Amino acid sequence: MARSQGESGASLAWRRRSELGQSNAAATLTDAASGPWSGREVAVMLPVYNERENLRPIVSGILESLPGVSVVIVEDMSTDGSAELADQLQAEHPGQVTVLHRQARGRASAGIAGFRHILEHTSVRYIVEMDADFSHHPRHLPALVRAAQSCDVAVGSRLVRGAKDARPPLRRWVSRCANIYARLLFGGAVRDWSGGFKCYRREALAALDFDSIWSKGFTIGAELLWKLHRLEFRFVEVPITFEDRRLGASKFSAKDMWRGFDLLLRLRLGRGGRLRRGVGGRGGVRS
Ligand SMILES: Nc1nc2c(ncn2[C@@H]2O[C@H](COP(=O)(O)OP(=O)(O)O)[C@@H](O)[C@H]2O)c(=O)[nH]1
Ligand SMILES: [Mg+2]
Repeated sequence: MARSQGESGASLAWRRRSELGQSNAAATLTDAASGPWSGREVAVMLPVYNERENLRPIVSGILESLPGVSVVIVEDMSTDGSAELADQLQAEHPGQVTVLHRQARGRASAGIAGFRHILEHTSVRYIVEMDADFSHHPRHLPALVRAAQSCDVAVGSRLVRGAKDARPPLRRWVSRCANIYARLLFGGAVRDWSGGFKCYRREALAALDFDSIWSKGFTIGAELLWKLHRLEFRFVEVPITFEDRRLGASKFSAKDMWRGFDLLLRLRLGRGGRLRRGVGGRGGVRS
């Protein structure tokens, strides 16, 4: 949607809300009319770096949880055989599992590559992102996607009633601090700003300007949520049980943590750059 010259942020916001009202109404009708809801409406973006032990079971779990779903694996020069295993899974599930091999590293750019691919090559209405290590269990997928039918982003949350964070105390403490910090910077639109288990309504992701993403690593989750919040998209938090990975090693380091704190602060002070695809200037909508 091109923004006409001189159009105010407020009117842009109003127009977005009215467009959204229409798309929500259409979604409700289709869902009711088509009876049991179908995984064919959903694509899962799965970032993968050295997840050989987890990859086959997580892909099977996703395909079982949402029959008809497609999975886009974004793999970045893994050194443990994950790349070959991903190709095997693609061959076993033609048309349902797709692999993007990148000659790059980075959780943020991997996610963006996956989202872009899904938006450009499919017409699914719901786009999920989740980790490939069973911290985000596929059993939560139906509830997450169902929740996205009545909002713009369903956030798999560790911080609402009914949720559980089953990781060791140190990792829980890091996440708690990150979330307190994010809430101080970005406000209380969600409690769990820093998780990576979400279901986006297609229109929400399609509105974002991926060329203006600041994050390189794990802050991508909070950055996208904050930008969507500023564009007045609506969130719902869905309780999940967040488990520690049982196999393989985490790629999250102390350096990532400090870089994350710094990036979020700069993002807030710089107001995040351009928000919306096709809209000029800084800050498409007033916060
Ligand atoms: N494609 C890609 N995936 C990554 C990269 N770094 C981490 N991941 C994936 O992102 C998810 C979360 O990473 P993880 O190491 O579990 O982080 P933690 O949960 O914070 O310990 C997992 O599925 C990883 O395989 C990367 O550089 N590229
Ligand atoms: Mg993990």
